[in-house]
Amino acid sequence: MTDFFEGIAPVRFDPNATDDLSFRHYDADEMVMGKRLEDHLRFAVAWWHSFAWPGGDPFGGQTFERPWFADVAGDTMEAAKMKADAAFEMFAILGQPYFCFHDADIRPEGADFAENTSRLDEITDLIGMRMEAGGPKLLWGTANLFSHRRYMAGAATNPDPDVFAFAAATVKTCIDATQKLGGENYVLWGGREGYETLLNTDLTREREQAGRFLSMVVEYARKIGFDGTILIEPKPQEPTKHQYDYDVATVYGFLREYGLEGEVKVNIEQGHAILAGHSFEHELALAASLGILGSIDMNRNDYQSGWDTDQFPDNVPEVARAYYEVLRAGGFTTGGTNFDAKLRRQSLDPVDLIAAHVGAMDVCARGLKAAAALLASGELEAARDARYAGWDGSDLLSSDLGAIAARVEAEGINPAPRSGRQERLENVWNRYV
Ligand code: XLS
Ligand code: NI
Ligand code: NI
Repeated sequence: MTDFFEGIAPVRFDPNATDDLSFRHYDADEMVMGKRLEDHLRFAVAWWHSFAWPGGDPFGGQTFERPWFADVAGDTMEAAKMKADAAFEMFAILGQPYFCFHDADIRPEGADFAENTSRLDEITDLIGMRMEAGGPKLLWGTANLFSHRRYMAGAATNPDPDVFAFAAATVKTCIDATQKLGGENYVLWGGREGYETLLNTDLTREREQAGRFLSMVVEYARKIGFDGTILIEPKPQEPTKHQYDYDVATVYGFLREYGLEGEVKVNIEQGHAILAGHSFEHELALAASLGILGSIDMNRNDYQSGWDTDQFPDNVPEVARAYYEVLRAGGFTTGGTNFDAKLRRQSLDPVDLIAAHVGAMDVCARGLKAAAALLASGELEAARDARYAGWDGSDLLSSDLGAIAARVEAEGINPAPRSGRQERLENVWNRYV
């Protein structure tokens, strides 16, 4: 037990509340399209931003003071355990059903691989006990293959095979830990799988290394009977100048090249979609259409800064667009809504952490409910169907150019343009959101 969140009561649903520590829209048990809201949204708290991030930016270091941080408690297992206690105390206040972690978030870095592994085992035993005592479940685990200096030139795509080996061994231990805790997904975000300069980079080799690495991950997960979903999280750049898993389309091409399109799905992050020059809903719609929509990292970027600012979502219409695509694709299966979001560095107080999640959960609940109402009304879908109705029963796609030309001439086909009705559909959208 810690006293970090002392005095903060469990968050309750109260539609009339005026404080910022109550849910006014997120009622976990509310039925939406035949399913509890909690089971639609499947919220997860991210260990790294909430408990490990010190509040730094490129111009200044730590602003947060946490009793488990190294400057107070040392980079020790005792500190890691205190951090885990505080995490489960926050989970009890929020009542969200899931959490996510990287190995490096939950244990201090050891002297070598063996010590990293034994520390991971010890801390995941403790986390497992806390989960059994009524804590949330694990949405996904992952390996941090980007912070330590050994990974400065990449992990799977490193020019040094020893780094590839260290990364592969580490991922093995993280899949083991995820399976041990009943994790429903395993995520790979290749933060440094990219390059700083083409002047020293062999793209062909690096792509082959990444392809073999991912194949090994899939082979190992299946071998040990891990039945969760393996997810790649696309991002176009940052920290590297160029990241290979640029966006959903690029990841899909990569999966096809290595025959993994039936094995691996994507974890799509709002901020990464924007960095790639897309919208969140574009990435979601494309992934759904390709059959690889897995999970989402919910956050938002500042539209002026051009960075992955990882802010908590605060924009209901924006979030509604995303959930419309998720619902249209049939909703999450093993995936969920992970708040890959961090406080602003001036938000120093423990209560800021709670309020950030409460507000974000409410924004997502409003967005999902609006999207569900619109989807249930069928208004957009009817318009979409009507737009393509001419294709019903058409055999055009199994024809050929010669036959088509003969037919166009014989039947005097002379198409008349029709309105795309965009503004009218935007009006429909705005009646629901
Ligand atoms: C960073 C990523 C990271 C992944 C997990 O930009 O979003 O937080 O979600 O490694
Ligand atoms: Ni991110
Ligand atoms: Ni992320």
